Amino acid sequence: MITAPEESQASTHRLWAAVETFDGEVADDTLAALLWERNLSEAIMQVVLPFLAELGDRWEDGRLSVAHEHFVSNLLRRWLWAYTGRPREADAADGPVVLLACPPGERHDLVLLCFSLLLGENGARTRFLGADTPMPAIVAAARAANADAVVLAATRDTALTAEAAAISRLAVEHPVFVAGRGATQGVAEQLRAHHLPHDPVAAVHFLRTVLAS
Ligand code: B12
Repeated sequence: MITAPEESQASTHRLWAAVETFDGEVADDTLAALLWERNLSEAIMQVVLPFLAELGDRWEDGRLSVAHEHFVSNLLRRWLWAYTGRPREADAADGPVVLLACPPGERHDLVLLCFSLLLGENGARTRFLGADTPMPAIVAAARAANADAVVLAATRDTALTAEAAAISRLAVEHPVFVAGRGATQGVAEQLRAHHLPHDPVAAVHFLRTVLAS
């Protein structure tokens, strides 16, 4: 008898084979099979993030090209956006408004998108601006949306520290949370921001707890 983990392993194997040959149809079908019976949090934690991490490993050791990386990123992005069309939780109407963006020059926004979806499922009203967003645009959007919190994610700490003055000013008006490889406790303190845990599920609880206090 084939067990669920064995099936999942076989699907993951098939998915990587499809990625290697840019076979979009098989990649889409296999991803659908992997995500089908999982709720959003399971899909992100058990499929999407491990897949991205594996992509990173394969890219770093030269097994995959930039073209493969773009192919995978776009494949995942399509699937993640599909989740945004799902019905919201009943309490979302008065949930906190959370604006999410990557600072200028930062293009790694896929984990931020995952986090945004998880927050949405936990009753927040999310406003996702995505990659490479100019600071004046973030400030103006946070004001216009009357954001209860702003989340900034970056891979390099310099993407955040280069904007220290603007982010610290923003933090006076709206609580700011920083996340990603570029965010440390030290960087957060410099920016008058909160440091989110790396684990997106833990980060959702952290943010909701800070906003509730
Ligand atoms: C996919 C990818 C891209 C895609 C991004 C797609 C997208 N829209 O997100 C594209 C093609 C755009 C890209 C571009 C570049 N990339 Co790139 N990229 C990657 C790759 C392969 C995967 C990133 C990823 O999602 N990882 C998976 C996640 C799960 O892991 P993680 O990033 O460590 O995040 C963890 C936590 O930090 C946390 N987290 C991360 N973000 C957030 C956000 C929130 C809200 C929360 C709560 C948590 C959280 O969650 C994760 C799980 O613990 C990594 C390699 C790798 N090993 O990660 C390189 C990597 C991040 N890229 C790198 C580089 C250098 C670049 C480029 C400069 C390459 C180039 N020469 O053009 C450009 C520049 C981009 C820019 N200006 O920002 C370096 C960064 C090194 C550094 N710190 O300076 C890496 C590490 C590769 C390497 N070893 O060289 N990249």
